[in-house]
Amino acid sequence: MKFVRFLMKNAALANAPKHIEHFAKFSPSPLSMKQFLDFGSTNACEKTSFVFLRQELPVRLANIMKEINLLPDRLVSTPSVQLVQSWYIQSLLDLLEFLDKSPDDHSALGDFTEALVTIRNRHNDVVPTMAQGLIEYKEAFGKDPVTNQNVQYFLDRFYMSRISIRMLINQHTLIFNGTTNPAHPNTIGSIDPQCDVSEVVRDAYESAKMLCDQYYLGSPELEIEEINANTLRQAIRIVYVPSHLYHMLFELFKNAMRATIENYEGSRSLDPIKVMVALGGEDLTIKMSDKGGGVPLRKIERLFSYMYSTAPTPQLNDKHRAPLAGFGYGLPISRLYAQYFQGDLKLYSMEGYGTDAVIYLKALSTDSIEKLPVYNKSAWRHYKVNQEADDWCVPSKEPLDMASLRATK
Ligand code: P4A
Repeated sequence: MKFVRFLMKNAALANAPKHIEHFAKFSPSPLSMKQFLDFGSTNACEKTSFVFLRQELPVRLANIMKEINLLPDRLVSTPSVQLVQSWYIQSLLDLLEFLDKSPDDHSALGDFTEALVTIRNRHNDVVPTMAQGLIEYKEAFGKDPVTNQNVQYFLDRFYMSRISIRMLINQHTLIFNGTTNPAHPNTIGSIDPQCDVSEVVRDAYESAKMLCDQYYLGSPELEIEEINANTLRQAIRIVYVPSHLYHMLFELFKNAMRATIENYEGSRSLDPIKVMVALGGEDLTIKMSDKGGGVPLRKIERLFSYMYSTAPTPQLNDKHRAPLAGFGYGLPISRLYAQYFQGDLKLYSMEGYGTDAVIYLKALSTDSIEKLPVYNKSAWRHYKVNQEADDWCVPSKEPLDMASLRATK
């Protein structure tokens, strides 16, 4: 019996490329915040969600699996990337089991939720595992600008796809497990229809402050200002995923605190971190300002680079690791969370003074629509086109040699 299952498993595995081809032909279907809420409100229908997800999850998985193969061979063939790829194949196969099940079959619905939890757990370590693959690649081949660009393009899309898949899984499992969250009775899955932005700002500040106090024996104060241009004097609320907002703010607070403390000169007092929350007709904007001395423009892009910020993972027992340093992917992934619902995250730094980090979110839930990568010809072209020479001159620091001023193209 075991042997038969072994044979069947291998048959399924052998067919994986065929399934990937099939599902990658479909474009992912982005959901709006309103659609997420509808899936989870009183007339929530588990059958509808099941029928949607058993198609949509394979489509999202297959679209991004096609792109993994466009990475440099030397990166795809690392054990870490192979491992991640095997997780994607297994999860795709797990989902295909449900294609011939009837939505009226009660046990199928239960099995489906269980399968989603298994898939979510299987993919828990995708980010550190991909980072390990990058470390292996860098150790063997170094980092060149072309690979850096391709890796940046790929990982932005890969992690965006992952954020979206986990969002779908979280919504389904939270909404249909038959319980409500006692701490947040009004949330619908992971979405708070009335998310109090300043409250999340304070929560994220307090967590970063704990780490900062522990390591530096002090921390900057927080000042919050709210400008509600729509309804004056009312707390600014938004339909949003509080955990996503918290993730971004926590990251920005850690950076701002680290810069403020490391830039500190004993003579004056520690400058506070100032957060401004503004609600307009289209945007909800959160600006976090510090006087941490800033970063020169040339180095800002590196703060968002997966290739540059991938360092060997610190050991957990390493007590000397700066707790505010993070694991390196804080900023690029925070920016993805902002972009996921059509927002953005930008750094405006003034070297010699400080940094403004700005999170842009959509004020209206009708504008908050998932931003999803799709595998197509133009995505494919991105990986191929960068191989060519740059179309901007390389500045030379050598003195101008008049003898060489001949046509040399
Ligand atoms: N100045 N300003 C920032 C940093 C420095 C800064 C910084 C030295 C650099 C790297 C880092 C953390 C802080 C800031 C706010 C930001 C980002 C950078 O959001 O004040 O960790 C990688």
